[in-house]
Amino acid sequence: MMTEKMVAAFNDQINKEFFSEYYYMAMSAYCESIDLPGFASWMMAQAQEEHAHALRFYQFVLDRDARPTFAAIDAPKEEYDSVLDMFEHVLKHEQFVSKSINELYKLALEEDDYPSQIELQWYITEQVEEEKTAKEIIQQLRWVGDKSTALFMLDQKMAGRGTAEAASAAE
Ligand code: OFO
Repeated sequence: MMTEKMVAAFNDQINKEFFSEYYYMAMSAYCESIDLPGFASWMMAQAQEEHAHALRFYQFVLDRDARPTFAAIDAPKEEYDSVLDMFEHVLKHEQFVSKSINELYKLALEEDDYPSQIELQWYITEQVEEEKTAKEIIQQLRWVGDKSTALFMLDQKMAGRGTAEAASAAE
């Protein structure tokens, strides 16, 4: 059994993961609106990954004999100045999520909750990857600058993620 404090903290994290899904879906819609279908499909794959993060927490709470609860999901930001501005928001958001996961891990240490510590290690590793990816894309967008041909090529490269993940999901 988890302590009440732990259950509340996990449920709060489930909400943040669902919010992340919402956030990235809104970014996908923004990318479609500025004719960047590759970035849109990358963002949709990212949203699906957040959905999987939420479900993994959901299942973990159930497995620990506790009950997932559902708070309202905040409305995401919908407009950005550019795709670079959007990715700067991605990085800030992932840093916020990393902090939240780290706090959850700290709580698991304080509560002597060993199973939660083990589960959270997966998320801690995942957050390192999430922040690294966002930083790399920001760097590529800075190199692109206002060169539309380069942005067109980067958009095509970004489309690869959606295609590769759809193919492996179908296997
Ligand atoms: Fe769930 O990793 Fe991003 O937010």
